[in-house]
Amino acid sequence: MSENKIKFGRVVILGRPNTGKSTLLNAIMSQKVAITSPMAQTTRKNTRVVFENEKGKIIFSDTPGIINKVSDLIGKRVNTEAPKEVGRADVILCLLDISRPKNEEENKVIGLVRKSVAKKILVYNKIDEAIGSKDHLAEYNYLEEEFDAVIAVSAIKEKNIKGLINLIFENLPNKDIKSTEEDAEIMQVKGKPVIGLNSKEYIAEIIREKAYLFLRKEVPYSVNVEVDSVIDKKNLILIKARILTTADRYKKMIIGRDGKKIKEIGYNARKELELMSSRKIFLELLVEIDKHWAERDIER
Ligand SMILES: Nc1nc2c(ncn2[C@@H]2O[C@H](COP(=O)(O)OP(=O)(O)OP(=O)(O)O)[C@@H](O)[C@H]2O)c(=O)[nH]1
Ligand SMILES: [Mg+2]
Repeated sequence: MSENKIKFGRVVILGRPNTGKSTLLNAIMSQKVAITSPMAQTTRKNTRVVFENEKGKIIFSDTPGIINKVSDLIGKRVNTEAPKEVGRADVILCLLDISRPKNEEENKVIGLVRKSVAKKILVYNKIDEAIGSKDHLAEYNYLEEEFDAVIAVSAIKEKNIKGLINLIFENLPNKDIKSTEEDAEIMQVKGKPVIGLNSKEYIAEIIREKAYLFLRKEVPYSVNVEVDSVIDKKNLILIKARILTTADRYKKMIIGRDGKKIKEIGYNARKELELMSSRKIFLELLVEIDKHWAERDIER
């Protein structure tokens, strides 16, 4: 490798919902860049971040899980995100949750992977959980011959993450990234305030994550979060935010009896933001009915 050449590439993480794509990205980055939950399509937008080590630079893209059949507006929009990233990928990580049986959704993901000319790595996730009756590896491993490499990890236990990073670098092209458009792209992705209190979007995501964790059934899918203001009052940071939902019955469930649910969501969001920022936070969280947030979201 010549002096000014380092490894560089774009890596896209694909998989059906809940396979652990966002958890994996957080493990790779050693910080929380994407929210996670047991609900499908927790991730709603493609999230790009830059990973760097002595071997080179990677722009990772976490995508929302692909659902086989979607009928609602937001689900349909979310389903179009992952295919948009595939075209520019140098390496695709196809994540499989081997603690669950294979289903139709995997076929959709595999179909997308097949269309790409990128290098392909099959990543078996949740090896910590895939034990005994929960080991479904045999349903998936016929796919291995279509891939350039195969690896097993536990994103949540951070097992074999270094091995995965090395494998990705082995499959990336050598590129001179000095004064190239890639360099500009790296700077642009880096410059995005994706993490921290200086990003209203990030705060909104943390609140949405808690809504996903504490609400059940279809309620989370009716929800969006908007952060109106973040004011530094020296001794504390005052955050004003609203949870938007589409119907009165959802609003009631989000607030809960005697406001218990909204307090739980707010408390957990505040605690996480305080831990992350080492600042005291006052979070003013309201619930509002807004039937049209999904329409606005798809127009963006
Ligand atoms: N046991 C176990 N659980 C995991 C592992 N990785 C992720 N999970 C859990 O699986 C659930 C889904 O994780 P996410 O990272 O949100 O999954 P995702 O693929 O990003 O899902 P979408 O954004 O909805 O497409 C969460 O409850 C995680 O804690 C793992 O290695 N082992
Ligand atoms: Mg996700």
